[in-house]
Amino acid sequence: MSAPTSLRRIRVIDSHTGGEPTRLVISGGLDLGSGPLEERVRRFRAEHDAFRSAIVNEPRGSDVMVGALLVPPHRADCRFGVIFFNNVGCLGMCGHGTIGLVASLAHLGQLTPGCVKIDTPVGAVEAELHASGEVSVDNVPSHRKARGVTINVPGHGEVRGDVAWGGNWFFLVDGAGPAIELANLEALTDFTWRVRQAVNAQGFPDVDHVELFAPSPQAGVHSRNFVLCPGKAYDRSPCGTGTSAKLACLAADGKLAEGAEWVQESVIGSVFRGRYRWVDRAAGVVAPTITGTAHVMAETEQLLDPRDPFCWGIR
Ligand code: PYC
Repeated sequence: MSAPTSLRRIRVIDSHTGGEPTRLVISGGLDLGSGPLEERVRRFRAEHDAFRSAIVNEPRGSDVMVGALLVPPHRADCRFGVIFFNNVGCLGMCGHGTIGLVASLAHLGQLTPGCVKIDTPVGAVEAELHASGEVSVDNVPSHRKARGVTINVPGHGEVRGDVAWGGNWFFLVDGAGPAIELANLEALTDFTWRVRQAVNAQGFPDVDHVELFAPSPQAGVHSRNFVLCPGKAYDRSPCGTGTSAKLACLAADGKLAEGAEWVQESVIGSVFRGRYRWVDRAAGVVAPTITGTAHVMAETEQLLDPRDPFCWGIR
């Protein structure tokens, strides 16, 4: 079959951060116009949902793929802008995705070690590319909204957790549910999905990530987590925004001192290091910094052929 003239070519860089993939769209994407990124993400949601699905969903992607659309920044002090999206919609911020973005831009020769500000729909973040290749992300201000919320999870019973913001909304649960082991992925997914529905029904409709915590068997690691993402995939990385929400809770509980390191492991054993500084102690608002590493895996051109019945993804 010859190439139709309407074939669209989308240039992407694929990376993974602690096992969690990021597909960065660097050209051939969309013109979302100008203005604040919170406006442009609304336009993306309303007018370009098929493009989102084409980039991350099967057959080109998978449920676990996170997309990152590189856009011109709005905030004057930012060099890049980014809109993150997944198999079901858009994310506010994405920690592993920002680490992947920085590694991909470095791979393209657009960044060298040092600091860069990046505009997102939920605020500016600052990333530092270290000479080692590690990336630290100063995430958006994070806070706990509600402490010790008790929910009733069908088939399980009462579960207590905290609702917190780390660039996305999380329900954080310590020490409940199946053991956080790779062998339990199905049970963990099923349990956290029911937790999410119960939390949403109990007056927290914006919570779309659920995070379970347990001790880690690794020396020097403070905790292992399992993070359920909005589209029912689990985060292979320790989740940058989820670790930020955790840091806000630890800070509010006086369990981690300002500047001290928190080492968070994911269910597959990849690790982020986190710390925070107070932004507003009385209000419980912290500025988290998350450090991790991403690896670039592919530079490709995705072809969008309107004759393909699954051109816009399986959704
Ligand atoms: O790292 O913030 C994160 C993230 C959110 C969803 C998947 N990863």
